[in-house]
Amino acid sequence: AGNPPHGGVLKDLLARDDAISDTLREEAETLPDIVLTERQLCDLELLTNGGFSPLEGFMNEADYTSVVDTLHLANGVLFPMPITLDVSQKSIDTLAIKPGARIALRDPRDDEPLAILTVEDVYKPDQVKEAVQVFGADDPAHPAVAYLRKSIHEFYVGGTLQAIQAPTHFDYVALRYTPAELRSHFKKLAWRKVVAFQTRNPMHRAHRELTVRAARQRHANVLIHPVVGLTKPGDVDAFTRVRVYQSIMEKYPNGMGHLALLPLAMRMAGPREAVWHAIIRKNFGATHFIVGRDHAGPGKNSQGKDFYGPYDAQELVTKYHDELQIEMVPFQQMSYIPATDEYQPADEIPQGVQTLDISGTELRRRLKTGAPIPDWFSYDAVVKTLRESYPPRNKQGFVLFLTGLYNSGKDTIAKALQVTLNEQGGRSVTLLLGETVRQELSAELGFSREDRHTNTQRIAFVAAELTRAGAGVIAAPIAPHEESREAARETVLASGGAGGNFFLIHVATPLEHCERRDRKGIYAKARRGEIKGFTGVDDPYEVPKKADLTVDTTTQSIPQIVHSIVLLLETNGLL
Ligand code: PPS
Repeated sequence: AGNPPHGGVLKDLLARDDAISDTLREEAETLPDIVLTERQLCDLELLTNGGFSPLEGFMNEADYTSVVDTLHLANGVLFPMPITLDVSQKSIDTLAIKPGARIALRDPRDDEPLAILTVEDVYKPDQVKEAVQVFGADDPAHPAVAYLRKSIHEFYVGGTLQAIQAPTHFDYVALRYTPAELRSHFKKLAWRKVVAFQTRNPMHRAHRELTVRAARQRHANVLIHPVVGLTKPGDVDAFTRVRVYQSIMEKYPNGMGHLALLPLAMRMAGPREAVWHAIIRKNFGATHFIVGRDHAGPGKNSQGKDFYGPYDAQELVTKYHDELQIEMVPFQQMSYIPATDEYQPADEIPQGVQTLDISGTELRRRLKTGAPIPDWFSYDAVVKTLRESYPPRNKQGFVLFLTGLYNSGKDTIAKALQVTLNEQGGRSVTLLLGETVRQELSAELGFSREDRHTNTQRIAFVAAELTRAGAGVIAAPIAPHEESREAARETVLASGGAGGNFFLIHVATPLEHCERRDRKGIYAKARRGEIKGFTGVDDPYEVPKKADLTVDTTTQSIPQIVHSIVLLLETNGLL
């Protein structure tokens, strides 16, 4: 059922090798192995289930060179994207990778053997040429070029695969289909024409209108076939997107559409990628494929210009129409026409008709501020899902990192702040006083530079996790070292969730004052040499260069200081 696969035969290696999979699995235990990267894992899944038909393995040098130069395999079949297995010189040596060798390929998540590769050749590709030919320029502003430079090893191994098992997934298992499964689904529903829609973004009303329009024009059904492998860095995460797709499916006329997830690692290669996507959809049984504006576009290059023209992808797919044997459904951008409450493609809207659009940037702004997102743009269920994953700033977590000398008043400020924030409500507030952390997390640590760094990083780790869950965190260690404080900031920012909500507050009460008001006599002990390496006495305190706020208990009252910190949060939209 469905459109014949690319090259004529579905290379479903899992089905082909099913009968010998136990033998292969046993053999794998005796073989040298390569633990795949996330991207290689995505490629392997589609190589073994037939999504990349007619490929039966990772490309050898002849195919690779031919694909890079001509968009065709050495045997002349159209295939625009190099699918390669990269290895280091070290792996080649230690695993004895050479023609004829058999290597087990393992899932990086659970170490399970997925396939055995029989090595055909090992070659050193010209990666600069690959960047220029495949992605358009050797410019690291292109995510795939950056990946090529940073994460790809210098040798490629070509060879055919025998499949042991498909990678195990735990998310949205029911929505994942192999080409064979999707083909039998189409057969069961008696779908003769299927328009496939590729996406890596949340879907809104425009996408629903576009796909329904495509189906209507071609008398076809719709396959929503979003990528859940690897997309462009910074994209909305796949969990959120799949929830969005699930709710948008309910907006299709009954029986018109079907949702299936594709574990593809995108390359953002624009025109070449569009041809590749079309081949993949053909392998999954689709008869039609939608190519919109700027298909699989990587954004701007390092000169601030688009890598590809907005309709380059449509042109290249058109050029290879005869070889592709899947019908392209080209679309221009869809705009909303308020007068008639409908969506129309840009090229069909008469001059002078008023239209409305909300750009991706504007949508992100509205999510951030909690500003309304109108009905004409999206559906309530979609907006609700996005708002859960991207809460407005007043629902996001934050970290107030107070640093200062012992007895500078930072603990008093921290406690007063906690009370003030609790009074406000809306968030759970965690207090990480130096003393508490030393007792609960860092009991075995001393006060060497290294131990203080470790202590600060533990605070950062806990703060990052809590912030990600929407909490307010007030930390108040001495944290005397600039490097450690900046590393803490990085840890919190890298954790995602909290969009940059880390504030370094220097409690700059002068040492003399901290010492004079020291009722416990700790400084006196340090002066007498009973405590060694005490901050401010015989150990340095590095004054923060990048404090977001500096306060001083000798010139400001505690309520004044608390108020200034509350204002800092308010100014940043967090209250
Ligand atoms: S740091 O630098 O961030 O790791 O320090 P911190 O975790 O905030 O710990 C400060 C508490 O430990 C007591 N203490 C010392 N501080 C600085 N230097 C040395 N050598 C030192 N030795 C012990 C210090 O009095 C703080 O005590 P409390 O009362 O628990 O805040």
